[in-house]
Amino acid sequence: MFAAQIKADYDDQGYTLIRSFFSPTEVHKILKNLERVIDEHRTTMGDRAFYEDKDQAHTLKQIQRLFEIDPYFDDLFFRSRFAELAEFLLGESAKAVNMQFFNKPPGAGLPTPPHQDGFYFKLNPCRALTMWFALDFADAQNGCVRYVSGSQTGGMRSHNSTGVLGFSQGLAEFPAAGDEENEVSFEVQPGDLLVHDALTVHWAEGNGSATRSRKALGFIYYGESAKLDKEAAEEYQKKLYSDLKEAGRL
Ligand SMILES: O=C(O)CCC(=O)C(=O)O
Repeated sequence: MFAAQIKADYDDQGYTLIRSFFSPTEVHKILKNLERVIDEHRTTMGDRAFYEDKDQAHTLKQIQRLFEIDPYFDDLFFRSRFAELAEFLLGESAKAVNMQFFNKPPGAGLPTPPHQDGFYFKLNPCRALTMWFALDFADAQNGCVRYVSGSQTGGMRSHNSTGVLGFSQGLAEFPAAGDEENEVSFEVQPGDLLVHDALTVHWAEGNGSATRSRKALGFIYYGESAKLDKEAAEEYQKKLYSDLKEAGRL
């Protein structure tokens, strides 16, 4: 079972940090499977894979829906300690929605714009969380995740298009009053886990290291009480489409 303090921190701050959620041996196994999947599926991942530069394989920055590609990741997403933790933190049954690979390659990883994940999810009520599982050592130099502590209590903020592949929406105004005072970030080791509420403001700098990658897995779970706001979702899709078209990306 998980310690009550983990949930108390999550409820209070909008994020929680669990050190050594997985052991070095378990992390090694995940990395080996990731390498294998990227190798086996490099040419067949289609629109699941995003690159900083699509002509340069080493600039792979995201893979969406990893669980659809390979049974090892299906298990890790649906039948794992991650899934159990999601229910513990949400306080209700959880629906596993997306599992992503996030990378900031050395010398090529761009910043993650400040955003709230719930803006993408379009849920009402917005009961959902994201787990960010470190596969590399991450710090200020290679783009560790940063939060505005307590921002999950301030509701949904306005977002605009960012033009950033994989993070198309970012806060229209940032930092807002109080954000800088409440900024927190953590140096993490492979196997450490951060979890944040879908309303928690977060972002990351680019990778300023020429040698160190910044690899992570993202896990998204919705609470069973969260319902898709169909109207908002349709409106969002329309806007996304027209923005992409205007930018010449379609
Ligand atoms: O990996 C990153 O830089 C940010 C990931 C993120 O925004 C998320 O997990 O919601």
